[in-house]
Amino acid sequence: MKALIIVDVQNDFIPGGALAVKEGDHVVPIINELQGKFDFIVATQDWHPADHGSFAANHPNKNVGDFIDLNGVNQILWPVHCVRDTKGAEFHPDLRTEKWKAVFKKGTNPKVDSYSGFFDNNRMGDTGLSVFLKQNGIEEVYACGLATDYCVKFTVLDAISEGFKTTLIADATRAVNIREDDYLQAVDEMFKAGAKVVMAEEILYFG
Ligand code: VGL
Ligand code: ZN
Repeated sequence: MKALIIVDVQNDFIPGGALAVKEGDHVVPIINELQGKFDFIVATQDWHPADHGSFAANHPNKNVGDFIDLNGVNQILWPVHCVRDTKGAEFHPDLRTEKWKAVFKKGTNPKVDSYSGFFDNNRMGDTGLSVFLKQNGIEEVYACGLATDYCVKFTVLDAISEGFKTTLIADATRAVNIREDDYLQAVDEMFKAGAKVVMAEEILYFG
């Protein structure tokens, strides 16, 4: 059976939010349509404590975009975003959630960031997503959401390494694009790791 994984479609990643992704809101109607094609849907939610180590504001004399060593992992520093129980951490208000089987929160440990919906960046913490999917007979996953070059990419790479047949729905994602070609680099990296890359219409019309 196949599952749709909706990654981090949260207010802070939408234009106007704290870590706005250009056109981040454009994925919402596409993902809502895609949900009609799946019986098994899960979502991930970036869910940081206010003292999270990935926030530049929590490191004196550091700025957004600087790199630090965060407990042995090279970490880029972000603006304060997706602080748990805040408006910015909520899902986009237009995103349909009725069919979701579960939501997997990540980034809850202040000492390590977590881009993937499966594991923390140091691979120690596990959200339980892999076991949940396997226990429900899921063998194939389709990934969409925000952002292509961070949380979608690492979710896709971990899905592949967990043995799922993995498809990226490329136009149902948008990238942070710190460098202008980060979107294409990320798609290339996922493809080379073994992901199938499709456009939403292939699923909507032929899926
Ligand atoms: C994300 C940066 C920091 C993402 C989350 O959802 O792609 N990016 N936290
Ligand atoms: Zn985050």
